[in-house]
Amino acid sequence: MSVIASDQFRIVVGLGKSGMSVVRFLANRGVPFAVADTRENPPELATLRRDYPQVDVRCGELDPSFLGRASELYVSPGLALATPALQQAAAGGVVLSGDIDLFARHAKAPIVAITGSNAKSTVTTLVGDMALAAGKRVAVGGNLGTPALDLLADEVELYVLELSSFQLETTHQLGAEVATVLNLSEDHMDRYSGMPAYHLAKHRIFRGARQVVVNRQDALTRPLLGQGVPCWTFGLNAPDFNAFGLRESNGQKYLAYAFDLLLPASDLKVRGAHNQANALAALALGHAVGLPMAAMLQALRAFTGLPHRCQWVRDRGGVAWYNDSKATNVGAALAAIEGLGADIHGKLVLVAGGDGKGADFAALRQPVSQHCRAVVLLGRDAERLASALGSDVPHVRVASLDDAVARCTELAQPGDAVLLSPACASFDMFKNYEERGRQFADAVRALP
Ligand code: UMA
Ligand code: ADP
Repeated sequence: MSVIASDQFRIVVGLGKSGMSVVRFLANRGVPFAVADTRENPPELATLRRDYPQVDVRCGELDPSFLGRASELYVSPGLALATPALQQAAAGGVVLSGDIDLFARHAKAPIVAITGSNAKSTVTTLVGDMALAAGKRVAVGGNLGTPALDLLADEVELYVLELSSFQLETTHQLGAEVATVLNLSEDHMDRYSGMPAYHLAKHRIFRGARQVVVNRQDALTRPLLGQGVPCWTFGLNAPDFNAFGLRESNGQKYLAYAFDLLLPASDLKVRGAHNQANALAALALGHAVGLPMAAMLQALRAFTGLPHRCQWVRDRGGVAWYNDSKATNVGAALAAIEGLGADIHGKLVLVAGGDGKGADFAALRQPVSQHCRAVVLLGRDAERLASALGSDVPHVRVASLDDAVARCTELAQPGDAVLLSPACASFDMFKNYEERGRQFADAVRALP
């Protein structure tokens, strides 16, 4: 495993959470480096000035001649590699790398690497819980929670990493013990030229992987495998050998491994078929790294889901209210509408809209027509959503989440569910998806 050379100069580009983790890593190893960020006041500037006052920091427009002095740039996942100053540096021979690349070069324990358009955080958390239940010293993070480099420690026995396509773009060789792309549907189309470029970025997770996990119902998750790389699959259909899936027995649905029934699906506390798929994916990943089945099933039974992912908020007058603010793309909203829509007696009143990141909303039309009584739209792309959804279901336009909640109380009938599942990012109106989810839940709880 290569060790970082301390005689060369590096630049950390982007001083957010991940940039700051790279700063700590380099400083602890005595590697000379500087920092650059296009923002005048990046989030970690005060921390950097306090903890590392000697480090040269350049804020504002990136200076290509400054970047060109480095042997390697550690670029934040928040910055597109297509940024002209970065491209100019690369053309001059500077290596564009990132925090995950550095992590991979230094991690000594096996890595479970998880990406996908949706379900990354849920599956990452589940695998972490499974490893804990198995008594492993496990470190969980990446795109979720703690930046990967801050997890590095000699005593760790297993790393479980959620990785975004942005992080993977700068990752040259991950070398995971097991890697997966859970599912692939359009996201971040404001940063990629199209699905092929997004697919390519996601599939970098398989570089150097010793085993892979594939979603057998999503062909776009299947890597080009070298000979002899063990491949485990998951899916909602019946599983064959080396596969996890659903089987029916005595009228009951079970999570199953090949021909063995593991757990009644009704024992899961999280709702919807998409969460059954997530449980199966986590089982496949845990199995690949040798976690005992009993511990994995114990973790699955205990899991109550993450906040802002189809999270139940309240029942009021026979209507259930759910916060799925984390549905920041079409695929996530689809899963929630279909999963919850099939689970309730009545219909859904959907609250959607925000910054669509250039996505095509057409795939929502059919499930919305099938499962929704009405749609309440807000945010920058409300108009685009309205025209994509067509006129089968009535739309209402609102200016705020408070208005949305008020309109939903009028539209929903007993037996219905109100679902905030925006299919859009939140940045046009909120700090992030958490703030959007909190505002929604607060407004719902405040209803008389
Ligand atoms: N930015 C600039 N100039 C810069 C650097 C950043 O304008 O020089 C802006 C960009 O708009 C960018 C934003 O700042 O999008 C955030 O960049 P950052 O470097 O401050 O980000 P970090 O705090 O390091 O957070 C990043 C991930 N953010 C992104 O990929 C946008 C976090 O994922 C991740 O948790 C963190 O590293 C630790 O690994 C967040 C995220 O939204 C949760 N991820 C996307 C997603 O899940 O869909 C991919
Ligand atoms: P990510 O970290 O990839 O954003 P999360 O676990 O945070 O994934 O879930 C994000 C959104 O995706 C939530 O709105 C959730 O309801 C939805 N979701 C969860 N599992 C799936 C799945 N298997 N397929 C599609 N959408 C899903």
